[in-house]
Amino acid sequence: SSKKKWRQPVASSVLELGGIKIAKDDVVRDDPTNNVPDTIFSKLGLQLHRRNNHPLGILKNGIYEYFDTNFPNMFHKFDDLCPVVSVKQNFDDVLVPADHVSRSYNDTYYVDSQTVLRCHTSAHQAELLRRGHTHFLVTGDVYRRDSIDSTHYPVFHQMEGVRVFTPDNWEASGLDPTSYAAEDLKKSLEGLARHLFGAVEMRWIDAYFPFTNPSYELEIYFQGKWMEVLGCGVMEQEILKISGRSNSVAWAFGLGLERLAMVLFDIPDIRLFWSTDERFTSQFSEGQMGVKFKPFSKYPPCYKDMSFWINDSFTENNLCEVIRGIAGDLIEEVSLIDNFTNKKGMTSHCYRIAYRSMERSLTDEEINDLQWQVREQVQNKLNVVLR
Ligand code: FA5
Ligand code: MG
Repeated sequence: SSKKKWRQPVASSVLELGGIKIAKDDVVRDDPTNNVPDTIFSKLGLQLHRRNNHPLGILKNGIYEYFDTNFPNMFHKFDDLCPVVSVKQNFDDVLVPADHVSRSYNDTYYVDSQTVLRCHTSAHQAELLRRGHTHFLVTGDVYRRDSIDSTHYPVFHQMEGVRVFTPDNWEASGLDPTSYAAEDLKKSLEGLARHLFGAVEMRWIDAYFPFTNPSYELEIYFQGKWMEVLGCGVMEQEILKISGRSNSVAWAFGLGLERLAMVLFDIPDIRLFWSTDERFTSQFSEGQMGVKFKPFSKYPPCYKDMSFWINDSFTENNLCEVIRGIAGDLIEEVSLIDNFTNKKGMTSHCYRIAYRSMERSLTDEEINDLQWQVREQVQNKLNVVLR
């Protein structure tokens, strides 16, 4: 199959995650129910959010500080739950419908047909409720097949927050339980934003999630655009019911840690979180919230356009994964710049690929070589016809 060609040979090794041992060969084996490439596998277990000198660790601790100050001893904190979870945890337990796109192999990394790399920290909600927790924060690495630009990366970090209320909480308020929880949620998150950023331009957007109702997203104005930083809402009663918490109401949120850290530290590109360049890492230290990042000289980008006739199975996520597999973090952005269908019903897409290293100048030769490989693999693996 064409899948076989995708995979580079990998050395066997064992990774221990949250007490669970995963043999690399098991994860990246040639299995049609497994779509985890080596580039993703190599990020498992790095746990950037547990490094106190890393912007994500500093941010996590800053959020902890907000909850500890305003809700002393209330929230139980987890930051070491295994990112390899069951389909049931990731989707069923949070009521994601059987035909929802997020379950597809196009959107999610499957280790096998029943096991995924969690695509959100919501995968732990139901399990922790069942274990008796009613106030908790869960921080972890999450994995998604996605597009490529300065605010999207296939591995990123979320923090989940859940708070359960009982009738004595809302009865005194004169509000119905759902309104009570929704108001408390927005107040708590606005307080968090003020704690992290002081004054910042933000707005609430109505949203949809299968596991909350009502649902909202918070956007912050950053680099001239509105950027979505979190999703949240009032937990569906069904989740509380199956977790043994009927007769209560709860809120839940999921923060995108990279997005918040980009605002907090002025980090212009999400790839930088993975940089081991000392000019990046040396700028951050434990407890130093919101020290502004000073970009080291910005190297010039190089743009390459590529046009092809797509087929029915073509998806942008597959394209991005092929490109990322070849050029890794040298890819800054992949964007669709032209799209048309001819009289015969054939559809052509033109993508612009921006190559730019965060750390050095790239040579023409190097980029031409990468682009040549991209063209070849896009044609072979995605079965599209280059124009
Ligand atoms: C969720 O993941 C929900 N589980 C959040 C939630 C939790 C809602 C609890 C309600 C209750 P969403 O797919 O929108 O939602 O992702 C949440 C946040 O993760 C986004 O707002 C964004 O900040 C961040 N995010 C999403 N995709 C990426 C990506 N590819 N790279 C970096 N950050 C991302
Ligand atoms: Mg969203």
